[in-house]
Amino acid sequence: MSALLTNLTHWKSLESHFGEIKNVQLKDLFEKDGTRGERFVLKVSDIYFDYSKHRITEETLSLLLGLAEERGLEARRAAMFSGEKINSTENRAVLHTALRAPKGATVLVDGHNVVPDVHAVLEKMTEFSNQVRSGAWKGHTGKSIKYVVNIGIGGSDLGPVMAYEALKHFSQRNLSFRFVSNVDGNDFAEAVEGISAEETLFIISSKTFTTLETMTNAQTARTWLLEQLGGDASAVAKHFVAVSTNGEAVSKFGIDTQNMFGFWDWVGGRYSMSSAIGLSTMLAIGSEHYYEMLAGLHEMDEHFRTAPLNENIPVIMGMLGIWYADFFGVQTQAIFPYENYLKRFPAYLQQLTMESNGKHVTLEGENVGYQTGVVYWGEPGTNGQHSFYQLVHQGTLLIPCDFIGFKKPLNVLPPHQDYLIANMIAQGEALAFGKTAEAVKAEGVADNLVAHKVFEGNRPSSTFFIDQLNPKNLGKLIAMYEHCVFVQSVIWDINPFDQMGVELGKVLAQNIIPELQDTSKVLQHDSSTNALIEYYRS
Ligand code: G6Q
Repeated sequence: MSALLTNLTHWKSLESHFGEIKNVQLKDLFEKDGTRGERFVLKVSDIYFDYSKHRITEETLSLLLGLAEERGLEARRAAMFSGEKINSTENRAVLHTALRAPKGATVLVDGHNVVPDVHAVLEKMTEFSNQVRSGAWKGHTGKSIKYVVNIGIGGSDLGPVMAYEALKHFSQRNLSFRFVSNVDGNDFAEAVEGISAEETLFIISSKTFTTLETMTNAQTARTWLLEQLGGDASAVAKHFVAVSTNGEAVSKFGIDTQNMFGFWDWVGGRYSMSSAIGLSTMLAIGSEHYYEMLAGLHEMDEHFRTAPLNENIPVIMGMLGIWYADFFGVQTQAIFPYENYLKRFPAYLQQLTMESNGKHVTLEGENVGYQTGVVYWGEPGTNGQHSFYQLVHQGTLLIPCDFIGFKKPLNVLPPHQDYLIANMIAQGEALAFGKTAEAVKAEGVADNLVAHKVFEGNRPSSTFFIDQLNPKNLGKLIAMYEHCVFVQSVIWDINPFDQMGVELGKVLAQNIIPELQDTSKVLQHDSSTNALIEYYRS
């Protein structure tokens, strides 16, 4: 049983240190130390990580890293990589890192090396995607595939959508990709609007193959396809493939298990985008690019696994999050990619971070008694600057921001890139250093407006400057956040790999479905729930 976080020596030191730091201004830290902006930086392969604009000193950092050590981060990290069953509530190993391990590597789960299994699936995915991309894979009527529709939700959707959008530049443009997740029929209806079943491939992505949304959409897709293709059930084999761990349910649905791409219970949903759940990604960008993405993921895994804590990007990111959440009482973390292709990245991170660290009990089931996961949110810059950045600059909340930018644009259209990056750099500068009343007055602003134009500053941010958005660097970025989540979970002593908080609502919905369908059923909920059901029935 691990010690209570708040009893640890470093926690106590951080508490008293916080008293010294809380009113310190970034402006003063930078004035006192001319090299701060060069020292609080890590450069790891293509990633330049500037964390100088955080409300920390060298002492803060050393206390935070001391806390990580005292908490046993290194041992927990080793336990994860070596396949120990660290997902204790579900008694499972946690090995998304094995999904990107190179071919000759060994990762044992219950004494069995899973790496050859991983590569066997990758080879099957490669063969299939080559066939579809080249046009060799024919549909029921002999036509090649033009439209790929991924049906999945949560971890079986958010990663694939994010990766497809992020890597669109590398995608094969004569294939069109759509993603259906919501049980709302509008999602399916719009995804198949104007496309012909003859040229459509559905990927049913579901780890369990029991999820209400995905199974409902898959059945609707089956009906839609068969209606268009004259009702011959043998058409399903040419137009449906499955990604799942549940072979039995897949064949029950009518998909030949030959057309199934498997994965394993040691891959959590939100950590599954580098498993066969990435099939749509491989179809879009091709296997070579896909392998590059895996190489990027692996490179960051290795960095996290081997770099000393003070040179370890996910460790520093994670510990900064602890500093703000547990000492400053910060409740949100903004993600601002200055890269339009990353428009779904914040949504992807929301699941990764919030489903993982949104926990209120420790591994032993005790109430934590301190703050855990914060709300992640964001939008690409510069769009956000014209909307919610107002609150980030002048509101009353403290919101640490992650700026993510790329040096080389994928589409070279001067002067766009310079304008984009100038804005990203300027935002971090404005947040940190603000603008004083004196500076506002010196511009001749009327006295009654001065207060409105003051920027307090002292608002923290990280800047991740990466060479270019490509499959490899996307892989690094994803693994970087995955491991940051893990670091925080270790400090908080919570399980980031289960998601029991999503269950209750699902169960209650199952009770309500028959009550909506059969109006004679007597309602026995609370008065609000009863009234809502009655209103729908009427
Ligand atoms: C992720 C969650 C959840 C899951 C979906 C879809 O970590 O477990 O988002 O991915 O509920 O589940 P299936 O893949 O089993 O349909």
